Amino acid sequence: DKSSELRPTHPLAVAPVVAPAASVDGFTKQFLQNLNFDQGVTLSTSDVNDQYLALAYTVRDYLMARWFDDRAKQKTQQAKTVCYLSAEYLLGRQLDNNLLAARLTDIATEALAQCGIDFDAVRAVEIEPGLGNGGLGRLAACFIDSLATMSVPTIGYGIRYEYGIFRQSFADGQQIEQPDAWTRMGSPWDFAHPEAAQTISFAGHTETYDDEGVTRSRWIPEWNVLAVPYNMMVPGYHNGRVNTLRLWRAVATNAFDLHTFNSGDYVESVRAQTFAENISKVLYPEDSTPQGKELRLQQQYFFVAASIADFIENVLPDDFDLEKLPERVIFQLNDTHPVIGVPELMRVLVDEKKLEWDAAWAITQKCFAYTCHTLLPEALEVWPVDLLGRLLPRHLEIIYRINDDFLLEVRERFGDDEMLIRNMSIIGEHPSRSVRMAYLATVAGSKVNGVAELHSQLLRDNVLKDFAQMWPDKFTNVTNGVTPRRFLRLANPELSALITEALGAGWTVDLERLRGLEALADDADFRERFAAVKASNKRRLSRVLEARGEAPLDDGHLLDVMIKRLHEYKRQTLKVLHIVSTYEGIVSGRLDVDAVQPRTFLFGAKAAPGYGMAKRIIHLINAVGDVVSADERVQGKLKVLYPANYNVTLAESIIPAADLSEQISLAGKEASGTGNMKLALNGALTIGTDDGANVEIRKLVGDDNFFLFGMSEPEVEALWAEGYRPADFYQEDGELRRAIDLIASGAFSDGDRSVFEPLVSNLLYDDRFMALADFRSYLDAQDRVDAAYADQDAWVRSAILNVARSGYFSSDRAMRDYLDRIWHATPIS
Ligand code: KOT
Repeated sequence: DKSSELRPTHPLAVAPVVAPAASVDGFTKQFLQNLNFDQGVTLSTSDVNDQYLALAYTVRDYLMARWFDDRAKQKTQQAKTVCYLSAEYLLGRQLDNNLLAARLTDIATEALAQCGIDFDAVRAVEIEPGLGNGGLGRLAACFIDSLATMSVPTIGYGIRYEYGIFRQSFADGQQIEQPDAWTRMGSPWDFAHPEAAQTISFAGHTETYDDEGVTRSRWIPEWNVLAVPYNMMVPGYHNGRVNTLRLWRAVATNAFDLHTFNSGDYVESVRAQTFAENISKVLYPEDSTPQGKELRLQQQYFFVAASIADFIENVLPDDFDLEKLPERVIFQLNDTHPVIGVPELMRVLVDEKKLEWDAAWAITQKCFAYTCHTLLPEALEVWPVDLLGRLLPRHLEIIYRINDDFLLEVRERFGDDEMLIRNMSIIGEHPSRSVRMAYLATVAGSKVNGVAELHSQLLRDNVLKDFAQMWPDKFTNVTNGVTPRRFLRLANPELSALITEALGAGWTVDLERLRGLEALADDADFRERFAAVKASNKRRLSRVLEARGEAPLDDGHLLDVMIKRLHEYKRQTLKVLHIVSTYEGIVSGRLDVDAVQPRTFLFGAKAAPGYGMAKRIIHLINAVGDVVSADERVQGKLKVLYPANYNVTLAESIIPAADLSEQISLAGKEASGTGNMKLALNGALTIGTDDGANVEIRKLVGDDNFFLFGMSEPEVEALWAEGYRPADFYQEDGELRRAIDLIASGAFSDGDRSVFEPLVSNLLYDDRFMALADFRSYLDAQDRVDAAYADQDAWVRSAILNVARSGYFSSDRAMRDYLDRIWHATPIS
């Protein structure tokens, strides 16, 4: 322990660290000091970025003593730690969240005002760390917020990508990607700890050797890289706790250029260092469709190996008995991205710590649990055996041994059913030999969970059926949740104030208290105030959009939002067909324009840069938007907005303003969804299929306050089995035909029929996600929406009931479920 070697003699050096005074004067003093001594400017010479950084440092200073405390406690109290292993954390901006957690918002507001600084301008310069793609990464961020708020000792482990999710812009309606250099203006929320770096090895070969009469294996790697941890504070809400998010950055080792690459060419060997540093360079931008690239496997092993070593060496006491590891840690696998940690822990225990294989396996099985986030076959990660064997030869051997032992167990249980053995093997043979990471996770994990009731059921029934039969008790569900601090308290301050006035302040940490609003749904005065908040949130969103160079919102429009990654299974195309059909109805005279409910359709979505069809759909949305919004025959009744670069920050403005939440994935494809929860919690009504967590939202808010449409999952299966022919639906439904024909005609592409031809023929002849089959039912549901919105009083009542009944979707509840069903860890005092 390095700190015990330091023997400070000065009394100030041994005094406990204390936070600055929690007063406006104390805050101002600290802020100015940071401006002077950290930024090197005076107040009068500072620019807004200096002010932002000094403010961030000030907030940090208040949290620091608590952080020291909590890390010391983690070491001494011997409590079980949740190590959340995730390749993604989509954190969003930190400043307001951390001010709120530390109860400093009012003090900071007053302090900045006294300095003559425009707080909103300071807020606006923060670049959010976009270290995730979408739902999976944002979920990780919500979970660590809840765990800190619940005083559960947690370390979030991940990767400090130099470039997060790309910045999106549009040129002629098409997506352009730009790199996201999120730390360029400083990164005040993290602390580099080069002294705590871990060396992570790759490639080479394995050998056996004689260790005092025992034959053992060892790995002789070929090259290595340093993993340097960057620590971020994760403050709990109003509880004085600060947990840690530890993100690893790859830095070249000396050994790297000296041994392997030293050809006497100095310049070449320096250049070669960038090879190693590429590992944490960029976040892979695919959501639910991993690409199987070698660099990605390097990233996965890099952060997981560093995290396991860090926990064993730096969190556990020096003489720790590793047989007791399961009492001190649970490694939660956020999908399969960190699953290479399973053979890594085995390698550490068997090769390095010299435990017996069976003892090591018993420990490993208790230390991991696996969350699956998908049902799409193309999203299930598999690594070609030759790639994995080249990069991690010892790990491949270990995986083979795990598989051999496992398949023996299968034979013992079920006999020599070769078909079953082939189906359950961790090694797949077709189309080529590969390691099925979801199977490895399932075999190794103490628990396997899906992320919503329906999803967990489908995992048990389909994707992991044989495993669920073998180990029924291994499988469980934990429905996702979202943090009410960021997505209600911070994002929707006016609704928060209204709720607090009605129910008291406790709801931010006990979201089920929102039930108390049910009674107020029948109170006309409350409804009026609720509606006023929604209107105010729309005006605020309108200003945000204008500041981003987008068109503002029109008064009196129903705000219809679809915000999520662009993916065919999510069916943005179905939404477009609704818009085009309504537009076609107006211009053809089938619909009386005076009777059309004014609506603004708001999209937010990024497409993976290599996902051609998703990019074509973006182009179509923009093209339809341009034509529809500008056509005078529509008389401004339909507007389509697609602000570029949808991210957490923009979500925080859109969600509180939304009237209608589009959750229209094909049933059985969206594992859970979490945007659906955020929108319901902010009083949007859902139009949705019976998919993912929509099922649970509908059950809770009630059928009267939810617009259900579309096939159920069994109906989808049945239609698919019978042979789905989308063209039949096109033939049989005149409105659908006219909408598709309009797109095909070039009406949205200056008469050029070729632009959207691939999209149209995909719909007519393939339509994997059955948009055409659900079109009629979707349009009928949209008619019900229009009718419902016409009765504003009833609509507002439904909106209030959505808020009142969404308390279940707090990530605090999700964390309690994980603690009870999977982690068996407890909060500390
Ligand atoms: C990405 C790569 C491989 C496998 C799964 C994914 C994945 C799944 N990425 N995001 N998800 C989403 O995770 C959310 C949180 O559980 C869900 O709400 C959502 O339905 C998933 O699509």
